[in-house]
Amino acid sequence: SARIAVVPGSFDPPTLGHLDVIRRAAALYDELHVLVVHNPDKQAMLPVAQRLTLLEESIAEAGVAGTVIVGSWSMGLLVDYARDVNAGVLVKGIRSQVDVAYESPMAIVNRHLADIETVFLLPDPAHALVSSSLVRQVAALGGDVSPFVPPAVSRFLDTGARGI
Ligand code: COD
Repeated sequence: SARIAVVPGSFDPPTLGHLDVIRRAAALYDELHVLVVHNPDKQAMLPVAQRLTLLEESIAEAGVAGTVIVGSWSMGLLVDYARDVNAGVLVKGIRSQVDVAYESPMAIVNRHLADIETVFLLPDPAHALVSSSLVRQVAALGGDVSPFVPPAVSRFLDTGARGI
């Protein structure tokens, strides 16, 4: 049977770190669901629909191989979505010990809730320090975000900052 995985995140905006994890996960699974999940703890910069568009453009531009489906989820538990699409695995990217500490309790809870495993992938060290919150700060202050985000996101944020 097909190995199906979900890569959840806020993706506000998508970064080169996200894309690195997506590319690695796509190589490991038959079908990947990149899922924009509304995180109530975070103040959003972009509407979910915009994040979906930027993810789709970034994944296409990067030429990520394999079946990658981009979607969003705000109707309850992440594991309910995973069950709906028959996914047996959640994939999370790990930047540092901070991510391990944040993700481990969620992984244990999700295993109790739905018997689903969480797989942690390490990014290329070149992208390991990139975060969406850092990109939001740089963009808000008018800086160049292109070293940290896929070209599609860079184009979108540059255009926005110039008010076009
Ligand atoms: N390198 C590698 N990985 C990275 C990088 C990078 N530079 N940047 C981000 N990542 C990873 C993150 O560690 C995370 O795994 C993923 O990419 C997404 O990151 P963000 O910042 O876009 O998303 P978060 O952390 O705000 O998203 C958190 C979720 C919404 C996915 C999380 O809260 C979640 O799983 N919620 C589930 C809700 C639920 O069902 N709760 C009940 C049971 S726990």
